[in-house]
This record gives sequence, structure tokens and C-alpha cells, in this order.
Amino acid sequence: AVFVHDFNSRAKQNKESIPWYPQKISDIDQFANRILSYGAELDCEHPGFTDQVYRARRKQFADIAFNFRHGDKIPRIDYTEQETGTWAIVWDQLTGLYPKHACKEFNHIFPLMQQNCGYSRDNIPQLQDVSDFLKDCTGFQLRPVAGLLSSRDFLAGLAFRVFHSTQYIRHHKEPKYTPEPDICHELLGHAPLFADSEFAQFSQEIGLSSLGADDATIEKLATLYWFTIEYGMCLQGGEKKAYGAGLLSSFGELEYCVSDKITNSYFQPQIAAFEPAVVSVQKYPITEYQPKYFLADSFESAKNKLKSWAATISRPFHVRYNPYTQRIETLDKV
Ligand code: HBI
Ligand code: FE
Repeated sequence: AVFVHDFNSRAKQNKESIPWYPQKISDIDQFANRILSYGAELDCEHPGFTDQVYRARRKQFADIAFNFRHGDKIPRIDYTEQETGTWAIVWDQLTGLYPKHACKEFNHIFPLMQQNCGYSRDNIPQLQDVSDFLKDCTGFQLRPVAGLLSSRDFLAGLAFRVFHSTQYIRHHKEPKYTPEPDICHELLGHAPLFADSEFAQFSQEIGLSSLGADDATIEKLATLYWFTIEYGMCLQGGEKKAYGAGLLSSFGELEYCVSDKITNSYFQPQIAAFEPAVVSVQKYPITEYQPKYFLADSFESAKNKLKSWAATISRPFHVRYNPYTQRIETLDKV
């Protein structure tokens, strides 16, 4: 059997049964604007709902994302003093916790981002600079996005080592809270670990598993994404450490997730070993601290477990990524 480009055989043969997926990196342009909640139209619970200045600013960011095409440079933003002030508040809170609670890979990379791509308390890094740094480390790149993508589309980006990132910042009125991803979450929570080779492979593996998968599988992969890339923890030197972006960008939850005592109103979270078959069907709340976290031994071990599990999901073909052509190649299962 040989790997073939999907656009000839597969797409024609199984048009009805296999959901569309991007075959080459520029195909991402076709869905990058298919967002679930438009980034400029805030709902009434949002802290910026009644602030016309904030809403106009959000429209500027949404337009940048809408007009972006693969291969473009991400437009640089002249962040206002108020925006940079919000960033500094978040920075001060979180950076104090990283030495103790973040995983060692994160703590290795974070200073490199200060040296190489503009991370500092008084500067919101530019997405293009962060993207260039990640590309140099692992081939990962950032792409601006106006709002939330469907799980299917968002995961497909990871197959190409593309991470969709928001560029706006949360409302200054509530610097400790955001109901949606913002640049603090993306750049403090997510970006650093995409510079780690094993973590990058793990992330891409989730993406590759999602291509052409049925809806039930997409839901399982979105759940795996949630309990790893978003809320993952690992065991290092006998201690629990955080590597998920939702933890690394939340002051409260970062302390809570590693706690061994009952703190204030929160009970101590449950901890279980990372096993994809179990994790992929775990229910979870999205607006409160997680009641349960899954602990990986290492990114390498998580990746291997994920690959073994993914091999059991029903898809009539194998996929692999060709980094030279930036295309997905498929191989029919006999
Ligand atoms: N869309 N823009 C964006 N950012 C995310 O972090 C994101 C998303 N869509 C879905 C998603 N995250 C995850 O919750 C999983 O469903 C993959
Ligand atoms: Fe996230």
C-alpha cells in the first residue's frame, strides 16, 4: 500500500461518509472564519458588554483575524497603556506561582521567551514574534482567530502544528476573570509548551487523530484536549505540577489544582492517572474549577498512550503529516 494525496482518491470515494478536513496547510483559510461566537459581539454577561470603546477595539481584532491568510505576517498591535496594565496584573499574579507549580518544561522555556520574543511584565508580546520563536523550536506557528472555533476545526489546526490564538485582551474592569480565551490565556498558558518537542508531538497527535473522524470521536478528542493541553497535570520528582494552559493562566486554579488540603470553599480535587480510554469519556464543568485532574508521567508517555488509544478508533484510513509539503497523506486500511 502507498500513501496517496487525499484530494484524488479519498475525497471522491467516500464523500458522504468522511467529514471534510484540510489536506494542506493553506486549507485552514477555509474554516478559520467559521467561528461559533463572533469575537466582537459580546453577550450580556461579558464584563465589556456595555463598554463601546472595548467593543470597537474587539472589532479591530476580529477584522485582523478575518482578513488573515496562511503565509501572511500577523499584524502587529499597538496595545494601549490600559491593555498593557491588564497584562501586567495577570503577569504579576501568575509568574510568582510558576517556579513552584508549573512543570519543568514550562519553567525551562519561559525565560527563553523573555529573551527571544518580547515576554515581559510591561509588554504584551506580538503574536508574530511568538510564532517565529515557536517555529524555530518545534515548527509550531500561531494564527490569529476572531473567536471560538468548533472542536473539529480547532483540532484540525493542531494536525498542521498551527495553534489558533486570540489577540485581544480581557476587559480591564475584571483583570482576574475572562469568560473566553484572551491573549493572556494563549501566551502565558498555551504558547510556552508548544516550544517543547514532546509536547508539540503530543498536540499534533490529537490533531491528526481528529481528521475525518466522526462526531463521537471528535468529542472524545476534545475531552482529551481538555484534560491535557487545557487542564493537564504531571508528576515530576514526586510532586504534582501543572502543564495545562487553563491552569497556567489562572491564579486561583493553579494553586487549587496542586493543593492537598481543603481550601476555603473548595474541596481538594481528585487526581487520577492519565489513561486515554478513561479520560476521553470523563464529563467536566467549564465554568468552575475542575473537580478532577489527570496526571501524566511525562509528555512522551502521554503521547505514546494517546497513539495506542487513537489506533483503536474507527477510521478506515491512516493519516500522516508530510512536513516537507505541509500536506496530510492517507493510507487506506486494507
Ligand atoms: N477555539 N479559538 C478557539 N480557541 C480554543 O482554545 C478552542 C476553540 N475551540 C474548541 C476548543 N478550544 C476546545 O475546547 C476543544 O473543543 C478542542
Ligand atoms: Fe485554551
